[in-house]
Order: sequence, then structure tokens, then C-alpha cells
Amino acid sequence: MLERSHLAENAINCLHDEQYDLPFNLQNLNHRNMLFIGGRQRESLNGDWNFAVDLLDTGLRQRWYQMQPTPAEQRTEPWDYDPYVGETIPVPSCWQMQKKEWYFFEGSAWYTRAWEYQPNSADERVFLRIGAAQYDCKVFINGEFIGNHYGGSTPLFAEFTGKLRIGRNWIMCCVNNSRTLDRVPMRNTDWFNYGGIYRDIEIVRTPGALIRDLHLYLVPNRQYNQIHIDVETEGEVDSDHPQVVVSIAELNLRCTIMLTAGKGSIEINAEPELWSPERPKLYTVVAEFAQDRVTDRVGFRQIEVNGTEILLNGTSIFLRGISVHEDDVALGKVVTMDDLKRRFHHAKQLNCNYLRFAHYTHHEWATQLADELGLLIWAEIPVYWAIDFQNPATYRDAENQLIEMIKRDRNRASVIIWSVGNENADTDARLGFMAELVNTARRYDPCRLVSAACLVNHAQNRIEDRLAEHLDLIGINEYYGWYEENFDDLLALGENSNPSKPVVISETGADGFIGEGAPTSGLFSESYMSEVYRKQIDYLAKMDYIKGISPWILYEFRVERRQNVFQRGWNRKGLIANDKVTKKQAFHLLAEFYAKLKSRSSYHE
Ligand code: GCB
Repeated sequence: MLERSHLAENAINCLHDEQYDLPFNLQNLNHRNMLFIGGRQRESLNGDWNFAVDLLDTGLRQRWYQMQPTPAEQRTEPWDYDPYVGETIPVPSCWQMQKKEWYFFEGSAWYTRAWEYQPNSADERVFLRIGAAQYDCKVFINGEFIGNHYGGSTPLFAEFTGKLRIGRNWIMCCVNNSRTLDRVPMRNTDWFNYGGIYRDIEIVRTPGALIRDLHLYLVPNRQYNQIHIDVETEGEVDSDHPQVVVSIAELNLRCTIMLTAGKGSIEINAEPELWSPERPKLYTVVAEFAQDRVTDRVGFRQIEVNGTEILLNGTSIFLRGISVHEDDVALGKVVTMDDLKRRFHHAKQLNCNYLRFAHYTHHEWATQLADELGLLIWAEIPVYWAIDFQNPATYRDAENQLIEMIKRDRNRASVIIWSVGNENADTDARLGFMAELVNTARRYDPCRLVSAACLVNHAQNRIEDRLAEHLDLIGINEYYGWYEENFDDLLALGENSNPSKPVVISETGADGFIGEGAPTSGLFSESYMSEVYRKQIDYLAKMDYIKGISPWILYEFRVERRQNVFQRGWNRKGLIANDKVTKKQAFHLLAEFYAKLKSRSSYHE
């Protein structure tokens, strides 16, 4: 007889257990254990990971994560998968893009790899960071469950301190991209449900006493001469007066922040050159706490609204934007630096000063690059269409995604708007849920605008959404000429609405298919799409409270729910086809319109 382990008994019992997943749904990897990573040394774990899709969650039921890395021929139990040998997948990637059998796979998938550990110091702390994994990611180290993270586009941190062996360790992640009723987004979206670890995965080590968080901003009081700094630390230091020293050499600034219970704040006088699209000035900031040191590149600017105006550093601006998804024919949701540079290059060719990052948190490189290139950003969480607004667990998930996005990017000058949602029905439950998200955004960040893509009453042709009164500026998606037939209704909308705040058109557009078999006229033709743009431009120019537009969308993107003969799994509203090269006529119309606005702009760029 083979020698069986305690797992064998469980292998039978688990067949009848439908609560098998409860212990793994702690959502304890959340905004509370985020770690500030700017300037830290990171060890990449990108590369090939052992991989298996697991439709029935057999891995959680049978506890695959407890298996020892024994050679296959020495196994004593008939396990249904061996996490240590077999097929591999590159990380980062989306599994849909790796094998055609996995294209529509929705469920759990297991990632395993070895990692060799040698401590650098006795008190060091060790963290695993994953830039993003879609949607639920459970992390295990040497057979032990560390925790799970909800939310497909924000980073997660799992701490391994005290759980590592010197030498070989086994890291496992179980990533699940199921669409369920309680998630954010819920089940129905107009973008593809990719799965997997699709951003960088890495190890970050810190000294025992560490800087958890560093947040800086120009005090939004129209004086432009004070910088506010908040720090958070952890761990004991040999001093009765623990302190963090923050310096910005270029401003000759060096200040000491005294800590109470690991937290400290300061407001200091400084007159930084202000960040703007025209001159995206960034300063190197260094923060030191005992042996720990972090850095960041930070721009200082003030964004505010005044009546129906949006003011950047006191001057009114018009947001000449374009919406964009993270998507790629070959890579799915994986973003490369080249892809990002091309995206911003195309935005600049359009004469944009602004991008809407729809409908979830984009890669951190995107906001970093926007800081450097001088583009303004609308950043968003996927509170999209139907959401279970009554469910407190859903709220916790949405709020956590919002806080993670804010904590990751609140030092980015380019980000001027946090959006808390898109086109959600105006119910009491939704109003309570989203108004609370607005409050949370303001609590975590006092120097950005909060918005959402709100609703239009199409029967009355006016902006009508109770959420609007909670926002700093109102986003509306309108598709006159596409979903709404009558263009004159757009003019009526303009006349019937009398907002006391700035409005941005967060979406407008039309599908235009230019591939083989493309129609030459009518819906889905390139010429019809151009006509929609022509009229939109003409009408919007007459609505003076509109302070920005971000038409839908820069590139065509993949989506399951669009399957007509011109779509075939793609949303064709891109101004550029899915090859990310071929421009449609509407691209040039918008570029021309923006060029005119730019030359008239009161904000010099
Ligand atoms: C919308 C949605 C967006 C869709 C777009 C469309 O209103 O916000 O996610 O992709 O319309 O193409 O229908």
C-alpha cells in the first residue's frame, strides 16, 4: 500500500462540500496593507509559472496548495493536478491570449513557482506585490494561505515575513475571473473579461521599520505656496522621537515630520514651479525613516471648479480628451511601455490634453507617463451598469478598489478626476452607495475633482441624475446619432439642462468598421461614423457649460457581447482600428476640432 497523507481523507469529503471556498474569501489583502514602493528595490518574479485552469475549483477542494514538491513518480496519492510540474504560462499575461481552449474560460486558475530566498538582514520584511490579477487572487506560500484580494485592476500586497525558508520557497496564486452578482463590475460589461496575473509580479523587501505611505500635494488654497505631506510608518526605531525626513533638493527643502503612533503630517512653505500640460514639471522627493528610504517624482498643481468652469492653476481649461481601454489584439489586457507610448503619441496627434482611463484602474505606468508628458487624466473604478447596490459586501469591494486606486496614484499630478461609476440606474440604493464613494474619495484625497458618468433623461432631453449634486463635475455619456436617433435632441439637452457645475461629455461616438466587407454607408460604415462626429462637434461647440469631451474611444476593443457581422467580438467605435495603426476619418475630424480649440485655449500649451 502507498503511504497516504491526511489530504487523502479530505479528497473524498471535499466532493460534498459546497462551502469549500469560504475560508479563502477573507479579502484581507486590501488597501490597508498597501506599501509605498517608489524608489524601492524590487525583484521581478515575471516569467514562466506552472499553470492549470481549474473550472470546478478542485484545487481549493483538494487543497492542492498543501502538496509537497515531490517528483511525480514518488507521489503517493492520486491528485488531480501537480502544481510543481506540467504546463507553464508566462506572467504577466491573460490566459485567453495563450491558448485558444482558454479563450472563454472563466473560473479559477493556479500559478506556482519556486523562489530562492536569502535574507539581507535579520529584521527585513518581505512582500509579494502583484500589479493586477483579474479578479480574485488567493496567495499561498509554502502551503499556507496568506489571503485573497478582490478587484481586477488594483495592486495587491501579501506579506511573507516570518513564513519563508532560507533557500527554496513555493509561491502559489489561485486567480479567479468569474463574473458574479456581488462583484464590481457585476456580470455584464462592454469589455472583455480577461483573466490571470496580467501585470508585474515581484518581491519587495524593506527594513523592519518602514515607510508605509507617503502622500504630497500642493495645498489647494489658490496661493500655490504650501506643500502638504502625510507619512505613515511601521516598526520600532531607537528614538523617543521617531521622525521622517522629507527632502526636495531642487526646492532646497528638507523637513522633519514628527510621528505619533506611526503617523505624521506637515505643511511647509515652498513655491514650486506649477505642473501643467504645457510644462509638466516634476520634482524628486525623498523620504527617510531609520534605514528605510523611498522616492517619488511629484508635480504640484491645483485643480478646482468655479461655477461651470474647470480651473487648472487658476486658469480655465477645456478638456480635449479621448477615452481609452487597456486592450490589445495579441496581449489582451497586458500593457507594455511601447503600447503606452503609442497611446499617448496618438492622443497628442489628436491634440488632446486629457484622457479618460475607462472603466477601471489602468497600469501605474500610464499615470506616471501622463505626469511626464503633461496629459490630464480621468481615473475610474468599475462601478459599471448593474451593481448590487444593496449589498454591503459589494460596497466594501467597490470602496476598497477606490481607495487602492487613490493610494496608488494620489501623488500623480496628471490625475485630476476620480470617477466613482458609469451609467448606473438612479435608485435610492445606488445614490447612497455612490454618494458614500464620493465622500471616501474626498477623505483620501482633498485635491482632486470627483465625478461619474451620470444619466440623461432621454424622454425629457435633459441631464437628470440625483448623484450629480454630490459631484464636483458631471460626466455624461451621450450617443446622439447612434443609440439616440435624433441629433436635435442633443441641442434640446443643451437647452433643457441648466447645470450649476461643469459638464464633461465622458462618451460619445459611433461604430465604424473598416475591415474586409465593411459597409460603404449607413450604420457601422466609416462615413456614418464621421457624420456623427461632424454633428457632435458642431452641436457641442454651442453648449457653453460643456468643459470637456472624451469621445468613445481611441482604439477598437475586444468584447464578448458584440457579435454582428461587422463587430465579430469587437467594439468598433475606435478612432483607430484594432491594429492600433489604421486611422479612421473621424480621427482627423476630431484632431482638427481640437487643434482649433487649442489655438483658442486661454490655457497656454
Ligand atoms: C457606453 C459605455 C461603454 C460602452 C459604450 C458603447 O455607454 O459606458 O462602456 O462601450 O457605451 O460602445 O456602447
